[in-house]
Amino acid sequence: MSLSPVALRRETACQPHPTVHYWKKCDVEALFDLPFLDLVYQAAEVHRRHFNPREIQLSTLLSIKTGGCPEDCAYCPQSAHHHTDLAKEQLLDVDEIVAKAKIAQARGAGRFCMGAAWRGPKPQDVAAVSAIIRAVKDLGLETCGTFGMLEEGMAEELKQAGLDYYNHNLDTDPERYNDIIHTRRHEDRMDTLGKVRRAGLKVCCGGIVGMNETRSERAGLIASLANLDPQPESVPVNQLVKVAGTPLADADDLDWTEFVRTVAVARITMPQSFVRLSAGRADMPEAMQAMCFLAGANSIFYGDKLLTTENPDEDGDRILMGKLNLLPLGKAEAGQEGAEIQV
Ligand code: SAM
Ligand code: DTB
Ligand code: SF4
Repeated sequence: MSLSPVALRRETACQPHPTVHYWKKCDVEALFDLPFLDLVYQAAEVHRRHFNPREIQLSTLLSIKTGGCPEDCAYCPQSAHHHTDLAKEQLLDVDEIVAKAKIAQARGAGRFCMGAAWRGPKPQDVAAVSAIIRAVKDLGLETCGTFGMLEEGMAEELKQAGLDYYNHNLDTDPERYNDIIHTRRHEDRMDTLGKVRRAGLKVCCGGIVGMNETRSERAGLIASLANLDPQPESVPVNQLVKVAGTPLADADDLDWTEFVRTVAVARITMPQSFVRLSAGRADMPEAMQAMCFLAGANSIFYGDKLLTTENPDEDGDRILMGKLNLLPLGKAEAGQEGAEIQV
């Protein structure tokens, strides 16, 4: 039987040689339930077995097509179903995007991530973003795109243009997916992830916490990510950014320890993945971010804007990384100790 490279691992005999361990939701819940410091300690040990804990991967985000999205994701300020203050923008011009990518590179980013508020690209959109990807890749940056659901052949076209990563999140526990998004299904996300894998692109796949979910639902999200086979190379853990006008604008605050637990459980269950401390950092005290790095986060969005909302600026992040003796990925080799991010 031939297996899809991104098949969801199952406990049954249908997949005799899974690449890694199958995570039952109850086992992931048991990790969440560990005493807090035991969990962080265990995650830190796993992190140190697989990574240099001083290295942080830096990705800069740019929204290349903003707002007016036909999907109704309850968290998203870019959905046309919600009434937010966001101004819609057409696809940016390639020169403008390259200028932003050059600035990100000069400031120390290693990867440039481009996001578009589409349900999925049309064939002419794929042609347009392919030209953009080629131009960014030519600068020597890693490239990542997040353009929504892909049709047959699109992932291959993006790969050919020089795309390294495709970001497509599972976002929440599969069991509550349709409470958060009504215009597509969890299975649609899995279908696009399969296309991305088969085209040979690296997978960036994570989710959002702080959407009034239970701890058990956070465990369900992490289990669904950890059971992707192979596991995603990059796992963004986003804390909901509450935007006025979205259905989740008044969601309850998530206690900071629950966020750190989520990072730690992601690290333990996906030991070889980069775990990104993603959206929500603008509201996180430095000490909380430090705790996330201890618990195994080793990637951040670097630059003062996410897609449409605020992120800490580069100067602040450079200072924080200095205080914690952290270095951009690739700068911690012999002879580069103490290397700083150029601002
Ligand atoms: N439209 C494409 C899609 O949904 O895959 C790509 C862009 S979409 C904005 C990328 C990701 O941003 C979503 O999957 C979600 O995880 C994250 N996101 C959107 N709004 C957010 C918010 N308010 N807080 C945290 N993360 C958010
Ligand atoms: C991801 O997981 N988080 C990023 C990126 N992938 C595309 C997006 C965060 C968006 C936060 C809300 C906004 O700025 O619009
Ligand atoms: Fe559209 Fe993506 Fe926002 Fe959903 S998360 S509304 S698909 S831009």
